[in-house]
Amino acid sequence: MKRLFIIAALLSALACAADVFLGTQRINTDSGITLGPQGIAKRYLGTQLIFEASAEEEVLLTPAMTSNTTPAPFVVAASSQFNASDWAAWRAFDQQAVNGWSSVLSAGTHWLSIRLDAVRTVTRLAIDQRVEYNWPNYYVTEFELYYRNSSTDEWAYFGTYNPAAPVAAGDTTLDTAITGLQAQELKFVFTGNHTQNGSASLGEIRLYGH
Ligand SMILES: [Ca+2]
Repeated sequence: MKRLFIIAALLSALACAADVFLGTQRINTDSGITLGPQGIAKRYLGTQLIFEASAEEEVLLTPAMTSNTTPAPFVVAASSQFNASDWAAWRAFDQQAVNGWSSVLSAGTHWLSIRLDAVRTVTRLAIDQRVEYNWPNYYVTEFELYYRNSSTDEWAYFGTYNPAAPVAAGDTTLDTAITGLQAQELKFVFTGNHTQNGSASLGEIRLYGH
């Protein structure tokens, strides 16, 4: 689809001699205004080109986190952390399956949450199970997804998901399309944990959308 948008944009550019494309940017030579580069040209509104690709393309919604609050304004939180280093909450969003999050080693209502940089449309959700120590005995089998648009809102239930059992360390055990979810904050409540002590643990949560 991206290629089609580029071709359409180039054809539009040829039809409108006053406009020059520079990569995905369109420069309106009449006004001297540079539009983009936040997306790919999709349609014209009068003489103005509207960039909408950023609302169409599915991208990873989270950067590689390096602490529970870095980079800002993203914030990762958890009901508990086994420790604040190797098994910290942000390890579920560091874009490395080899590093993961673990709750404390006891039964309880374990959860993870992330605050995104803005209200986003979530279109896909994937879970990578952990790689580290004793992975065959520590993985998530069920979780409930909640969402809200502001920290002052109540969490709203969105759905329940059942990742498969991993057959190798770090396996992606859930990769599913999501429709109808717009939120700035997402919360994962782990209601099924295949663990030896009631804890919850995983390698990575990947949220895609726009
Ligand atoms: Ca990770």
